[in-house]
Formats: sequence, C-alpha cells, structure tokens
Amino acid sequence: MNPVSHHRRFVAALLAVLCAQSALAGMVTVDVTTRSAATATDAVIVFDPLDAAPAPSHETAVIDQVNKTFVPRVSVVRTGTAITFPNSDHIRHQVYSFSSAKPFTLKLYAGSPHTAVVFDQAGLVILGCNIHDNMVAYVGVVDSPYFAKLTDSGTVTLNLPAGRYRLRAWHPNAVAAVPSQEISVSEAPMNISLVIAVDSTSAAVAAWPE
Ligand SMILES: [Cu+2]
Repeated sequence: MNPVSHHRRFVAALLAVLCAQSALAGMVTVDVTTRSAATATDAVIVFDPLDAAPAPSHETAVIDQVNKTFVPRVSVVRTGTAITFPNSDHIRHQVYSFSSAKPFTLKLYAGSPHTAVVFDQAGLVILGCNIHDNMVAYVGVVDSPYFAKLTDSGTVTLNLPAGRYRLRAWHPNAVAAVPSQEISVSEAPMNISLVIAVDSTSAAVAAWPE
C-alpha cells in the first residue's frame, strides 16, 4: 500500500469513529422554573437509563460542615458513592441519618473523620446533627450516572448516550410531586422545560421520586 492510500484509509477510519460517537450521544438541556420567587437552586434531575445499564463506578463526594451548616445542602450521588464529612468548624458535630436508605451515626468529632460512609442503596437520605437541630442536608442516591443539581440559573445541559430514559425531578421544598417522564435521546439537541412548585418556607421535606 502506498503512503497516500494508507493515509486516506486512516482518515476514513477516523471519520467513521467520530461519526459513530456523535450519533451515540445527544445534548439534553433542562430548564427548571419554580412558579414562585424561589430559584431553581438545589433542584435535582435524574435520567434513569431504560436501555443499557451503565458500567458501575466507585465515586467519592464531600459534605462539609461550615458555620453549623452542611455544605452542600443538597447532593445527588450514584449508588456506591463514598461520602466523607469533614468538619470545618471549631466546634464538634455529630452527623446522623435515620433514613432507611442509609441509617448511620458518626462519632462526635472535630476535624475530619477518617472513614467515609458508602451510600449503597438508592433513595433519599436526610442528614442531621445531634448537637445542632437546625442542621439538615439531603443526599439523593440514584442508580444512574446521569444526574445534575440545578443552580440559580435554572438551566443545565447533559451529554447523554442515545437511548431511552426516565426523567425525574425533585426539590427539598417542592410542594407538589413532579411527574416523571420518559424521553428518548438521539443526536439531535433536546430542550426540556420542567416546572417545580417550590415554597422555600415549606417545613415539610418533599417526597423523593422513586
Ligand atoms: Cu452540629
């Protein structure tokens, strides 16, 4: 084979790979509005794949304690994620959860505990502190690598492999459940608008969409 023909074959093969990749994924943009003065911050969206099961992974996450507040207040993690709970305050905290997806109590501590807590079951885990009653944090544990937490802008874009998904959404202060919907992702960009009725003064914690 002469060098030019070899080069052409290489380019053709490269183009084939690039085209195959672009056809296998799509950009999905989700806009969340709240129907109130509350921003979309802390809203969670999850795409549960209905076709191929994604390869398992072992991720890590951190929930800090700063000025008697969990930071971040809302986390969304994949099942199997190991979360550590450092304490950046100069006082002691005692993190616990009564949630059935992950009941646990850490020892009363200052500084960083050495052991992480593995969130191995899907569901909502509500964290509290035994010393400070008003400390609360939420961990949404999901069997999917495709999720996002919204910020003030209310918009997030994910690059999802082509296929069918169930889209569900949640906000800790939602006053009504958001119906889940099935979507089909292809290479065409997709825009989805979601409305979550949020009342930031609501004391009740919104039910997690299972
Ligand atoms: Cu505390």
